[in-house]
Amino acid sequence: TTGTTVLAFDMGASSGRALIGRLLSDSDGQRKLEVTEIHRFPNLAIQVGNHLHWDILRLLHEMKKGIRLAFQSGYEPSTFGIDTWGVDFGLLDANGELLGNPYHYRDSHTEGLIEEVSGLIGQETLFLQSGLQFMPFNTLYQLYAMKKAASPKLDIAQTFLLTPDLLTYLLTGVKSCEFTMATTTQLYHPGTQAWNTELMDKLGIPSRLFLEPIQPGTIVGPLSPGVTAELGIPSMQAVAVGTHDTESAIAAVPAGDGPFAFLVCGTWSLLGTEMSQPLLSEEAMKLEFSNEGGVGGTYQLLKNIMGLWLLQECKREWDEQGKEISFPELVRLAEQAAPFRSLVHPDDPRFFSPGGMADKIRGFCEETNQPIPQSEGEIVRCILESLALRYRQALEQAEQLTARHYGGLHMVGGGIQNQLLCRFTANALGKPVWAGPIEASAIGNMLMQLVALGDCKDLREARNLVAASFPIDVYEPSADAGWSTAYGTFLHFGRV
Ligand code: LFR
Repeated sequence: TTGTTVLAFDMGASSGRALIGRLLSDSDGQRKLEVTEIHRFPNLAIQVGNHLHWDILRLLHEMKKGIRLAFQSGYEPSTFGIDTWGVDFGLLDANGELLGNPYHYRDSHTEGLIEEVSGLIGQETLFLQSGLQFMPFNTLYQLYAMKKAASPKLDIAQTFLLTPDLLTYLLTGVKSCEFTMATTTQLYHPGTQAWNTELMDKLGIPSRLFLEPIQPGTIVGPLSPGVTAELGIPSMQAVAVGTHDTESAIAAVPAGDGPFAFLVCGTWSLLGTEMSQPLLSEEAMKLEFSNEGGVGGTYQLLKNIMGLWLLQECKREWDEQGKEISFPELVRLAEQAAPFRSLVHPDDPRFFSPGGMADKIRGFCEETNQPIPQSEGEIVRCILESLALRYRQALEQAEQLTARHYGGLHMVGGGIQNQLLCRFTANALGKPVWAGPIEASAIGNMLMQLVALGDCKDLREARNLVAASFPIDVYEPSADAGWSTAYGTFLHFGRV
């Protein structure tokens, strides 16, 4: 029998998707979640003058299309939820209208601001009061950049809405602020569990803009009458899910009881472990870990790793040159290339901004006196091996910070379709990798809707549902000594 139906919007940095989730139960009452993708659309970064922006109205348009398609296909979702990448936001004026196009987190206006703000506030203070790794794109630096540019938008703004809350608002007319996204801003204080208004005051960021955070699993409100009329559909409630995609993905890790390590693998790679409290130690700061608020009262101690962005950017460049090599083909070429020829540190700051990625990689290899990768296969092999080694380093650091031992690594997200990366990771770690589910963010999004609707009691029950519904691929490590040698080389790059 079919039970509850929900609709999830999962927005990534390169594409967005609408997926239907249906709760099915067989004759002996065993429940399963069935997931069907109904709409997929590109999400583009658009350069306008000096700034890089998101096309937020296009996303709204595609979401409306997704809702229409859901009903046209005969589904009747009771609720919908939206998850997106972290940190980005829009500002509303006093009439509730959006002020301009939201900035893209890779816009260069935050360059140099980590140093500047640390100089003003102190690095330790900032870490103790936010628990976050110092990433140039954190909302704090974006707002501070606007402040420094004397942006009139800041003066007239009335409300700050993070991307998922903004999209929810555009569909429902209800303004809200969901907790997991709030914790990506560096303006939320996990110790006091409130916005850090003192810090805002010091930096000239207007604290009047910020709404009281709500917990994931809260019902926000129905679609606005204008939207239901436009789409010709009955109403539907918006649920504030784990609106930060990373947190939705972690919610869908099919781990049992006890500590586990995860790697959310997409444009970014987020590697870490689930905690019941933030870890605000000096060591966590030095090892550059973040404490991000998760669903169900958790904190996720994790490290942001530049991830498959390096590969996506190379592919974009090769596509533009008319080469049009598919991801599976690129992976095949990498497999044929010689092992351990050259390595990069994926988190070298030069790799953060878009453009010229293959040359940046070559430049890194040249500076570090390694053979310079030339062919596409050589470049991709270099990226994948380097990522796998970076994962080992980050996992060892997570073990050090938590004084725990992890017997293997759960990998979830679109990146696990890259089987070579999963295999390399198992080999680099010398531990098994449990890969799945691919659609983790969308599934985690659905799980919190099911929690809001009372179909799942809590995170534990939700994770059991994932384990019962989606298969896992196991990658056992091979005994290739090359990986330990390569790890020694990798550590010489000297970054934590
Ligand atoms: C992954 C992610 C990361 C965040 C980065 C930028 O999609 O949400 O967690 O650090 O995007 O927002």
